[in-house]
Amino acid sequence: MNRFLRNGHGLLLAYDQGFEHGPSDFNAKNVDPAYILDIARRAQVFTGLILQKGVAERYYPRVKSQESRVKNNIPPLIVKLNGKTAFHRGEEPFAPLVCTVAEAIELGASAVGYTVYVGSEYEAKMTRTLGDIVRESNHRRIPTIAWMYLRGKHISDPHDRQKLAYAARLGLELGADAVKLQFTLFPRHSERSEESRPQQDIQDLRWIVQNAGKCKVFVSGGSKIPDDQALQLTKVVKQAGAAGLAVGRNIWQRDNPVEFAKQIADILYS
Ligand code: FBP
Repeated sequence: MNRFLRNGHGLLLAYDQGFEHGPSDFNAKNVDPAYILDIARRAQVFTGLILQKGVAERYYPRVKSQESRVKNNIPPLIVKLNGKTAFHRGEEPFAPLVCTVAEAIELGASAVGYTVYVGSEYEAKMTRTLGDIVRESNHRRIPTIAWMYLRGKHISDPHDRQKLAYAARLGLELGADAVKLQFTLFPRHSERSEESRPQQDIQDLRWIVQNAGKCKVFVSGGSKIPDDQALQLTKVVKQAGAAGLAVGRNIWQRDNPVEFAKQIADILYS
């Protein structure tokens, strides 16, 4: 995973929402994958770029060597191997495999990503597939990043911190090199006192990181939140010892994506 880290931390730019959510996340600018590539190049702070295979095939630049990729400020590619659309809300979540490890490598991937809906009726199917992916990725010497999302009829709160620690541990047990989790700060309406929240956020995320052991923990950005909250989340990630963030909408839905990415990176890499 070291290729995806800078000073021990990583900032991954996620752009698979066209698959997961459809056009509702986009405006006239960020609907164009070339715009996202341009943000990644100009910001020079991203340690990975997450794409589905179709976008990777048509937009991720084919470079002759890793050196020329670095020289052209193109972050290493992470190809997402499964996904589901937003048409099936309310149904038990399952994301089928749409790309293989071999295909991803062919497209230039330096890592692969796969979502497991922990707590879904289909969890067993997804953990089995993740096992197969890890086996093949290890064989081909690239890391596997597991999106371990709490979702399905056995989950009442997708942000429950003890269950997030369980999901992180499951990622370690399944052999993933990193997990991506939907950890969020205590909401403003939370019962917890405002003064105690930041410390508790750090303590809880640290426990999650401990459960993940040598498997790196990335926190997912989620829907767009105010600047101060996104920066506070970054501070918590750093102080808890998590590897970093995997963000999409909180970067490319902003009017100043490059500048904002640099603000996040300043905290993360300092
Ligand atoms: P965001 O930072 O935009 O949330 O992206 C992170 C991510 O995990 C994407 O990789 C994925 O498309 C999306 O969130 C999944 O969102 P949802 O929670 O709706 O399934």
